[in-house]
Amino acid sequence: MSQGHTSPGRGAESYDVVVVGAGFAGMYMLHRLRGLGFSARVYEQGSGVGGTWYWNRYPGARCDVESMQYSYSFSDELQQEWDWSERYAPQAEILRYANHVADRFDLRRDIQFDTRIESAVFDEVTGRWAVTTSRGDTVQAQFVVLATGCLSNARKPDIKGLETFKGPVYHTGNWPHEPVDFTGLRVGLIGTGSSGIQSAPIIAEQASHLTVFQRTANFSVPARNGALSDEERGAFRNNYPEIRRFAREVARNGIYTEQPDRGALDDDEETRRAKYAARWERGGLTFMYAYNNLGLDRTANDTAADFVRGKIAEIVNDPGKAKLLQPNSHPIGTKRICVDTDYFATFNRPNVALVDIKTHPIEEITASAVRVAGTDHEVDALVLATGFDAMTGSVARIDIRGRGGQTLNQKWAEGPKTYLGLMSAGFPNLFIITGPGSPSVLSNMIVSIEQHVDWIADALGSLRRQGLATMEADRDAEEKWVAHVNEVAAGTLYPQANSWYMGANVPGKPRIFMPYIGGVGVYRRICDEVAAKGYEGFVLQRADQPRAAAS
Ligand code: NA7
Repeated sequence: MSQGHTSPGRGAESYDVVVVGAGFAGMYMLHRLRGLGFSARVYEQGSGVGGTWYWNRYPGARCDVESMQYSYSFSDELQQEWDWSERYAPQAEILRYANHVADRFDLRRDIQFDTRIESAVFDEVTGRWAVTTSRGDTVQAQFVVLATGCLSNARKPDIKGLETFKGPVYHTGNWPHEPVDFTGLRVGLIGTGSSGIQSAPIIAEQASHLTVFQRTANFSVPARNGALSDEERGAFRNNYPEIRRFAREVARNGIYTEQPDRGALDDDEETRRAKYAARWERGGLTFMYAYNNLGLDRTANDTAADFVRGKIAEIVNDPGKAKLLQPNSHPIGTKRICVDTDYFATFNRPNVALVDIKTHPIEEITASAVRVAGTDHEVDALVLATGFDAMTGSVARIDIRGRGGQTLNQKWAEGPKTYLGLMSAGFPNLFIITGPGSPSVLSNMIVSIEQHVDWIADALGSLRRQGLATMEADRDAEEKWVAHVNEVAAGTLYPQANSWYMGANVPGKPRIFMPYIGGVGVYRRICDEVAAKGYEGFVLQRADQPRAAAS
């Protein structure tokens, strides 16, 4: 395989690998590829690194996984030296960390910013991809790695009259880089997922009035965020080998926490309440790890959901608002549970209103108001916290053509099909990091990103050692994997929620459960076994072999 070069005669740059996206996945992919001596070029549509942390600059934006765990593990020096200031670092600090990593590992010289990838077309004769950028350049690459992120395609809702609104309209997933000042303004916030729940308390403090338009009440637990002491950082640092091993191999979701040894119904009511109360006091996503069957058994799940509903009733003074804020339409945890700071208490403020848009959907947005059930809620600015076309949205925006000119969008019209979430049959040498069919968004993303990057890097190294030119998912292996992903999901409560895991937030998107729910440890073992068996389920070919499609 070549070092990076410009091919004479073709007039196009040529690389071993083109990586799309310079978020945490793309940056680490570049680092690994360099280490292996591959030539690589990363294309990033933003003007800087950081991916989701580059775009999601809304007030209150933080990760919902603790920073000591939501951070790279590949470099011990990095994890020993970087000082996280808080338990859950704010967006600006995570972005600083991403920039620090880019500088520390000298990544920028191989990243082209402000450049979208428009298309990637596989040439069955040469076995290479032609990748076209928004600047009109076409570059050649043997491999393409999509590090496009799972939550990076902000979705504007299709609400009548939205374009007629005279004030500013912001989307949490595409927030301006300059500070937005809501002082003295009446703000309307649409959406009560993680972004809405994180931003509402901060906006309420600044704005003269905040109206929250809620379609689905959401479960949220307190973050209990705070400054990290040297002792707390030290406790992680001294135990990182074990903490990281546990997150990779044992924890289902890639987060180090005590694992429950029993189901919720194995304890009596009093013990159960005490356990939920302890998890609630500690705060964070691991609330769902109080018991081992909360995602599986509806009766068990109800005990946790009832506990949280009870907490909402305790916090919110107005019983009518409290009732509206109590989620009843889905089992707890089947939509990603939110982690908040004073979300429910925000509704005790005199300047905060809650409007139910489930019973009466928004009729239309006028020049100055959001109209619901015939009432105009006057607002000066609108914040859309309406989420993303998750997991497949940013891949779908690229015109990807594999064997026979088939587009990935055509192939995925009925829902994404991959083998292990890593490759899709008919698209040789095209890898997806944390794609649908892998644990991905059900996990600590950095754990899953590092696993995929390492697996892909090992696969490319192995191809090179064996003098092989292409790698492609076998169709049978893919079918079986898709069936397995669905089977595992069907054994849980997750498909009961209209969540973005199911594609249910995007009208017309096929409803299938996209992430693999078997757990990151189980999944890692499957991927490692596949590799150990010579990449079982993948078709590997030499350059001079006839380029038959994988069966
Ligand atoms: P989410 O979790 O997808 O939340 C989007 C919210 O916006 C949710 O409450 C939606 O209600 C609501 N929504 C979406 N479209 C509309 C329309 N058309 N009208 C009214 N309300 C709407 O996105 P987030 O950005 O909050 O969080 C995404 C992930 O980022 C999160 O899970 C963490 O992993 C980090 P719905 O529930 O669909 O009824």
